[in-house]
Amino acid sequence: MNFIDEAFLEVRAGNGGAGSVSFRREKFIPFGGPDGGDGGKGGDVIFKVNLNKNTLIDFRNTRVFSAKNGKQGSGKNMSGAAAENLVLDIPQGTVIYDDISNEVILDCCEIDQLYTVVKGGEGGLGNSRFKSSRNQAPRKSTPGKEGEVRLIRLELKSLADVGLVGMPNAGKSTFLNKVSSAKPKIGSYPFTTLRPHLGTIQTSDSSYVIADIPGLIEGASEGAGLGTKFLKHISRTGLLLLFIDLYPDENNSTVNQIKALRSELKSYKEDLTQKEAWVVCNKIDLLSDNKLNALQESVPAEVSKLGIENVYFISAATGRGTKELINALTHEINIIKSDLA
Ligand SMILES: Nc1nc2c(ncn2[C@@H]2O[C@H](COP(=O)(O)OP(=O)(O)OP(=O)(O)O)[C@@H](O)[C@H]2O)c(=O)[nH]1
Ligand SMILES: [Mg+2]
Repeated sequence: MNFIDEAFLEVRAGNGGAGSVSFRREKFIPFGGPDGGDGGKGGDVIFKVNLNKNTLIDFRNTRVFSAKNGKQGSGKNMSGAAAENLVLDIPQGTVIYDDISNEVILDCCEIDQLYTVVKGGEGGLGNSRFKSSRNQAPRKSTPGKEGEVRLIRLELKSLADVGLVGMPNAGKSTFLNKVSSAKPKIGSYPFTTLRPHLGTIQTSDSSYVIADIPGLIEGASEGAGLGTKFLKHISRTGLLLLFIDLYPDENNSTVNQIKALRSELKSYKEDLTQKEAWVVCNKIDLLSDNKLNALQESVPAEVSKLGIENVYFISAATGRGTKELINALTHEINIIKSDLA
């Protein structure tokens, strides 16, 4: 699988070049003064968001990234050249952590920004800098400063506004296929989706992003199924849609599925139950009208006891009910975004 959303790296900025010790030696100028130039600055290591990247795969095989050292200064007051910065492309939403302290160093979301993680050392001073009235011929210069070195961890946390959470087979990917141009694979077997997929909803005056992530099962926080590692991709969202399969089997009622999902969301490190969540009951095309009417009566009241007020009944396959859901989502996301602005 080539979707990589975590990487451990060592980044090394370049050392500064040494200052030079040199004296002018020209015909007819017997005692030329000092003319050793300064060393050049070492290169920084910089990260930059590239919208064409959506995984951290570039960092899977190479672990150490070093910028070049600055060049030494030389005679005739020539400064050494500064080394080029090493610029590494990352997907939007990559968070850079210090891998020792676990602190967030940078959260890389802006497109044109340069995110400098380690700075190159300054170049040393050449001997011409040390000339004074008392010392006309200094032999002193300084070495360049060492570049910074850091162990870091990159974590990709997708930038999505809405997250789809549900048991495998609930129809999350079918929904994203229906309402956006994203085309995640759909399958009648559990764990069809193995990596997050982002789909954009374009409305007349705004757009927002829905993330479809692999299905969650009971015990996911202990590693069951595909685990909970993909939850980081919905950790920035303002709203979760808890996708419920209306007819898997008798024991897996709507409320049981919601409880199981919420318990996994709660076990996740950032306790994702704090987010606003709506319930989406999917596959209504498989129900008789009577059964559907009965569920539309009973489910909202049961779900309300869990503190969730918004419940939608849809068929991701036929599209029934999806328009109302999208309209409500668009409205809600606009409110959330204007609150943030
Ligand atoms: N009848 C019916 N079938 C549906 C509906 N939505 C999804 N399905 C079917 O349910 C199965 C699972 O759909 P997916 O969209 O792959 O489900 P998922 O939630 O993405 O599953 P994972 O990726 O495994 O977590 C597929 O066979 C779909 O065709 C629906 O509204 N009605
Ligand atoms: Mg899927």
